[in-house]
Amino acid sequence: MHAPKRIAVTGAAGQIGYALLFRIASGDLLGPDQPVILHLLDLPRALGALNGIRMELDDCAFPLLQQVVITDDPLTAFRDIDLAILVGAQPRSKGMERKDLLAANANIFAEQGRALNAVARRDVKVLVVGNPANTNALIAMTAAPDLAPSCFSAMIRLDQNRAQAMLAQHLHQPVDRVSQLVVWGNHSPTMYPDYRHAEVDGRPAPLAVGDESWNQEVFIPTVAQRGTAVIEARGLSSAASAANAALDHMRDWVCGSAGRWVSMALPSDGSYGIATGIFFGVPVVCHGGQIERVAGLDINAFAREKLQRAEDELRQERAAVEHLLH
Ligand code: NAX
Repeated sequence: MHAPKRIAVTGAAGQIGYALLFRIASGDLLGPDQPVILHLLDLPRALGALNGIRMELDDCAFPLLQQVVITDDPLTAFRDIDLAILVGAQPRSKGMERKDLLAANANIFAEQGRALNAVARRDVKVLVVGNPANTNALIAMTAAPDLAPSCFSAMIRLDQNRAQAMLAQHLHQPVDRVSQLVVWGNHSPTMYPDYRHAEVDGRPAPLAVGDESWNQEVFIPTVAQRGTAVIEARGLSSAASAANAALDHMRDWVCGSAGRWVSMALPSDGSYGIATGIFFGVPVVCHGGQIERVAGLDINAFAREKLQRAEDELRQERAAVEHLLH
């Protein structure tokens, strides 16, 4: 057996947390030989609920779960951690404007970035899920100057999984026959699910789909609106699928993606002509705990317009929290 890995989950008393913790503790994230210690962070008012979750985790008698720490203090939550999944965020309340939401979350993620900077392991891997995820990741990274930017990422994997499932269903293929599908940009309706380079059952996806109008009129808008469709149907936002995507993202990062392309939002390095200073969803492969961008993909005029829209939106989000970035 290996030494245990410490995994922090923020917003652990929320609905994504509830769908995530039991899977981490059962080995779905790091495999059947890796013991884990869970560090659960939430607001003081949620500590009672966290205690209940800890009881349920105990009651599962998971062989891999060595300890559960519950706390409302980020310094306790992030001490010596190997992985952090930052889910907790302030939801948009009635009458709240987008800039107010950005500011409220900016404060949360600045505080958490400072705490990560102070007490997390220097090779910590941080995934931001709480919305607006890309900009929250930027804030946390900026508040943690002693950690490498490569420690930080934001989640666009749910969008990739949604796109992959939709393309597979459209072509009547099992979902695992779809590869090299990319989601670019922001986790917001400006995202660009892109199957121009994908293969489905060994065939180029654009050839298998045939009809380009399906891409532009059905596929892209349906993937972009999927979160809203789930809320309308369920009365609650995506939780189990979001938790599943967080596990997929982290598992690939830690254990490798075995050559598969996966989409992650990373600090832009200027590749594909995307401005630096924002977190942008790009295709990557993971190996040995490292993330490597897939380079050299062709960006045609349609793709360029989509990337530009996402970049413009992310730069606007950045401008709204600029005062917190210095
Ligand atoms: P819930 O409202 O069920 O849970 C959020 C939890 O976070 C609550 O327990 C709350 O007390 C806690 N919290 C709030 N502020 C905190 C702070 N400063 N420190 C620690 N905990 C704090 O929301 P849930 O459905 O779990 O969603 C969580 C976040 O994920 C939201 O921001 C949501 O928008 C975002 N999502 C992001 C997705 C993505 O693909 N990036 C998809 C799913 C989801 O919509």
